[in-house]
Amino acid sequence: MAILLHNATLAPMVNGYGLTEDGAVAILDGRIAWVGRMCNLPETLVSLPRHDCGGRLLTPGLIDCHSHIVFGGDRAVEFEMRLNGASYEEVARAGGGILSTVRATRAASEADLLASALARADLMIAGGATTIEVKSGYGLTVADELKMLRVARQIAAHRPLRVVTTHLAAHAIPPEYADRADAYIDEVAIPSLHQAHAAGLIDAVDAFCEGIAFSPAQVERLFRAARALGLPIKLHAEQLSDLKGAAMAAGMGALSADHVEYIAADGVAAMAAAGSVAVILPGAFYTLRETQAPPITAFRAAGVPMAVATDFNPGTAPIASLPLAMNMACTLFRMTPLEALAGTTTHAARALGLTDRGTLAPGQLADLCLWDARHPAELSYRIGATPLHARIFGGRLDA
Ligand code: DI6
Ligand code: FE
Repeated sequence: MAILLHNATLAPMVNGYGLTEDGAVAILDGRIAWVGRMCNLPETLVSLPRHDCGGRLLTPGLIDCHSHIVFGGDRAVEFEMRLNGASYEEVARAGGGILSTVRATRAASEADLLASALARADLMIAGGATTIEVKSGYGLTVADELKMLRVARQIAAHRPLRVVTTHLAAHAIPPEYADRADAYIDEVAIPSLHQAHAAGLIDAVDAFCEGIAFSPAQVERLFRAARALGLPIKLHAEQLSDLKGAAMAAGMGALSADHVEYIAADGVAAMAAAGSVAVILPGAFYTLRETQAPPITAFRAAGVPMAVATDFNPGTAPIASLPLAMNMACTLFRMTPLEALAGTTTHAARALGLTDRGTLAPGQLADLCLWDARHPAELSYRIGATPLHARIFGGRLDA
């Protein structure tokens, strides 16, 4: 399989956008073989079959480095209840909240979970995603966490999408472990981690470090088990309060700390020292009508790479579109369009520990997006309209 994409405006995402007019990308065997201006095309590539991009913008395929798209049920009715004045307690008593998703996920068959996850994956693909990360965390028993991870692993067999799976058993404390979070870590989170790893079901380990979930000490115990297995770690940290989870995770070499609205200067410094990525999740901020923005200026000043992701989940982020998340990151947090696009390409790859994607460069996987746009700022500028013209996945054009 060989193709030459030509007559494109390239944003290779190397040295800023790296904008290149009259650009071309040569693809051989699913990898990028050459990137540059058409006038510099090497003689050996002149005879490749060609696709005329019509002057459109060509970028790396987008990477959604934080999502929870495997789950049962939905929470739209609870959204309406809250807008009709129901309190959080009333919603919970009526069977709503995260535990309603846990119940529905436990009750669902693998086939049903896969069908609904694929519908969500299709929405992510429509936004330009070529790689997505998918977390467990709504099963909260050993068997149900493994079930979720098996479903997540199956997505890539059904769609032109690469999927990275993350173990998130330490997402919430199920009712049967109420007030026994330590026992949950020992009896469910760590055993499910060992079993999922033995079954080849996970690429990384995550946890929710928060007053309503797990303490830094509990997460650290889980992370030690993950590191002993050689698995990378990442953390939902400082979303609602500053428990110093990001610094703890960074100290253990975390790939990323995610949300981080409430992170303080010490956490930013620890992330900078460790090279951890700050994963910015404006969809959850928006849905929760949060008012404390993550410290973008401090991350920028400290050189902490920032990624942008959807956090697609039924409770706090019913959003599938990376371009919309990029728009929100710019408008709500004052990130620049360049930072937003780096956040869904190069820095998102880094947040997943991947070096074979995220830029247009020789040797990278041939996952690209072709946009009905002339300048990359358009991707962040538009609200809710996705100018995706075509995706190239593994060198194959799936327009
Ligand atoms: N932070 C969140 O915002 C979601 N999970 C997390 O760790 C909430 C998930 C849900 O309500 O279903
Ligand atoms: Fe999340």
